[in-house]
Amino acid sequence: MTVQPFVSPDLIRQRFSKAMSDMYREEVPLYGALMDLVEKTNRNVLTHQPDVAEQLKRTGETERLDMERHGAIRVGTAAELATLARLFAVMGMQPVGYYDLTPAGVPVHSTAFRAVHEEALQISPFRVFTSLLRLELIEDSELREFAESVLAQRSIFTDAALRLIAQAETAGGLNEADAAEFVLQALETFRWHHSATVTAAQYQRLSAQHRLIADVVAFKGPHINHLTPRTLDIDAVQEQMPAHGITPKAVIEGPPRRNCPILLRQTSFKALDEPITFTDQYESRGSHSARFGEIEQRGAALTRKGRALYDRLLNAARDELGDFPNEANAARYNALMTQHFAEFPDNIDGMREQGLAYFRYFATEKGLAARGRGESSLEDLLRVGYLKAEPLVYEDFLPVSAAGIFQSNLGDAAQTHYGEHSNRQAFEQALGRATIDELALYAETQQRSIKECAEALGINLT
Ligand code: OOG
Ligand code: NI
Repeated sequence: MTVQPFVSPDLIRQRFSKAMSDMYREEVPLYGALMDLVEKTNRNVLTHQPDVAEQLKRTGETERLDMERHGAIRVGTAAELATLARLFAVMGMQPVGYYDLTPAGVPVHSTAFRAVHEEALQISPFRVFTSLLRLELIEDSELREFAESVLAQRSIFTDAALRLIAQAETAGGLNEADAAEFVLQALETFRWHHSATVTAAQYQRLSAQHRLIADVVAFKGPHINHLTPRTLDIDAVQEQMPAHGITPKAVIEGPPRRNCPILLRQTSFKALDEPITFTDQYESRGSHSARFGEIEQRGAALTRKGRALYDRLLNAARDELGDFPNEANAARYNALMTQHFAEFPDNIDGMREQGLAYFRYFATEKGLAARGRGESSLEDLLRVGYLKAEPLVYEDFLPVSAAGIFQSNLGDAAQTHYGEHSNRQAFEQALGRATIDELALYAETQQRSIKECAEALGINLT
């Protein structure tokens, strides 16, 4: 008997991401339109901005650009979250970061499942922002118990998916045929369902408590609610969306436009109103809005210090605006953001010297030619041109931006205030493991690149 080799988890993730994109494109045609627009814009940037093209080539991001996307789902129980963690692990995706959305009036906390090593990210940077509903925040105990009982009855994974997850865990991987079957079976969990699992009246009660609660509780599974391609010029896409029949939200979330992009900028189009049926009404239909489209532009991963500066400037701009950004105050918001962010150095050297971002180092031709010249410091090598630094791309999410995206889709101006906030411990208990600190991952990647440079130059790097 010949032993069939396992397919690498990175390749399973790459295939799954493609399968998910194909499914979503078929189900939500506007996503396809957005993808086309993003692709055209990216091509334009790569043609007309040679410095950007050069930088992406150096960091290897050119190859991953076209397949780069993230999605989002929301689950209802600890058991669902824990099994999802196992499902994602088959694809080499780990829970990174903890995001608390309650300050924004959204009763969930979240993590992002993604690859953690730079080489794995290179094969597929696919991420899934995954939120767990916090039913304990529903004050109406009768409604809470109803929601719990509905969730207790559903099973969001196919039997075959569960079997393949267990098999991958026991055997240490999946062979070609099993990996292909796994992708198909896993996809089922994220599919849209046209029929709710509750009556019209029950749906109304859940929705009246919070639209997000109805979205999680009233359906058979955690439908993927958006898939986000990565663009190299989000302002250009935002501007062209209306001409392509897509209406964007009022403002771009995240930092303002800069020469040297940082973190993450995002914009979305509003959730579609889609027809659904209820268990007691086969003929007459209701509607549910959950699925939307989003695009993002990614920039440098910031250190704790850089992030603190980002948060301070963002809060200062928002405080001065005195309201949530919306259609009416969008121009003022953008002006305030630009004004406040003038304090954040907008060049690679400035960000590096002040310790605001993480970097990857590359040995230059000149450096390689001078190989073996004893000891040196990073600073010296950069100064003499033996090394070059490029910022590490931010692979994660931003809670304030996520809240803005949630809100623009919930469409509800009314803010809910929850007494209880962040509860990472409860989230990790539900997840069945700890979440990974994203800053530690960036620091490790940076350290590995320094070590590689030292080896390439044949020196001790101090
Ligand atoms: C998730 C919203 C957060 C992002 O890109 O920040 C998100 C959701 O609506 O479920 O996807
Ligand atoms: Ni998103």
